[in-house]
Amino acid sequence: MILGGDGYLGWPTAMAFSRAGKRVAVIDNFAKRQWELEIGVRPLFPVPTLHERVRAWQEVAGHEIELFVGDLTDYAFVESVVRDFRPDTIVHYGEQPSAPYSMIDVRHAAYTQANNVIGNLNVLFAIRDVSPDTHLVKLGTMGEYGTPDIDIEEGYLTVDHNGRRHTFLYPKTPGSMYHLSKVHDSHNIHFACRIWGLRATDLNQGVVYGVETDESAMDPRLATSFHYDEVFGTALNRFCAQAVIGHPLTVYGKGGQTRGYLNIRDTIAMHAIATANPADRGDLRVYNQFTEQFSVLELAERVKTAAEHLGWDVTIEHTVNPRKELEDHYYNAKHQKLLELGLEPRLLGEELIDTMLDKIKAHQHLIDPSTMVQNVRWVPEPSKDAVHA
Ligand code: USQ
Repeated sequence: MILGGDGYLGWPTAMAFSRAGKRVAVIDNFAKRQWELEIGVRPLFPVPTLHERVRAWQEVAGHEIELFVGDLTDYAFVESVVRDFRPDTIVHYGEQPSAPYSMIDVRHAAYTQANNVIGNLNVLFAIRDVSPDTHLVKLGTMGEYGTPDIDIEEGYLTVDHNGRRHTFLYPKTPGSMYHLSKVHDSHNIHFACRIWGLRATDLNQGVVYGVETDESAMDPRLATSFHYDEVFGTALNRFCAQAVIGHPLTVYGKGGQTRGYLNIRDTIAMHAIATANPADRGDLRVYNQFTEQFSVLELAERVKTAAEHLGWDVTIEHTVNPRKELEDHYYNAKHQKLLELGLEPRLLGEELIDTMLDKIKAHQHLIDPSTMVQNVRWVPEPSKDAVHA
């Protein structure tokens, strides 16, 4: 059962699991489409409705995907779908995913936290009450950890204190109200595993890039929801779209911000691995889900180089950072566990960037340059600290 089955990651995951012969249901309330309308953006590739995509998938692949429409913050809805479908696994992508959206104002911060935390709580209670053996595979984020000045472990940290030792969930210093919502989720899931004996895997995912998967490439109606705008677009996806239309690549501040990144195809592979290897009852496993670390400036330089090889003229612009984040920091995040379970990572090469540039170029006429910079700021006035930190 895929929660958030209409989204950038949820829909491709649903198709991949369905193609692998699993019985799949998608759940969505189409809130993301509402947020897009609210802030005046749309995905680059035309995305048919979920009902249309489910029908197209049946026609193209010959597999049925079941569809339930409803809101995860409505407990009665969540309980009834879990009771009806009885999933072995719930893959939970159904949350507001944008850091900038959560930082617009108090209303958007409160909405993001209420939507994400209550939806996840409802899922935990529904599993406890009607399907306690179900494995929850929850999409967390590497941003839960922030950028501490020590190595980032996979989920837990063992602390020696006054001669005694204890293992805690790794301490979190996230950088946005959205990332905080996922920290709250992680603590609630940990509680549910410890106290009720649920089984869960928290996938602390890095920044995803990519325009398509094996399944989305089968038919234009199966395209995924790719964003390049400031609010919903992520770094590499935005830089590729900017290179295509000749917009300067918007590196925030110095560009030393280092994060873990991964290909959308690896997101799907990692969810398949996590699902095939369920946690034991009472166990919360945490995997750091990314394949490589890059600074934002390195990413922009890679896009610039690839675009220049195609004969395009690309400039990198160090804009004032709208966020409050360190631009020069230590970053060493462990990410061994999924590799140990057999992940074969697809690393970011020029060929992949070329494919992204090609695919985006073919839809260039649909890009709205006015959405590249929307000026959502972390603090009301531009912060000098953020620029020079
Ligand atoms: N950045 C730029 N220029 C841009 C856009 C972003 O320099 O035009 C910088 C940001 O300041 C940040 C880094 O690139 O330092 C990553 O930003 P992002 O917008 O690509 O990603 P982020 O806001 O961290 O959020 C995204 C997804 C979120 C997911 C997260 C994983 O939207 O759902 O949880 O990546 S992680 O970053 O590991 O927390």
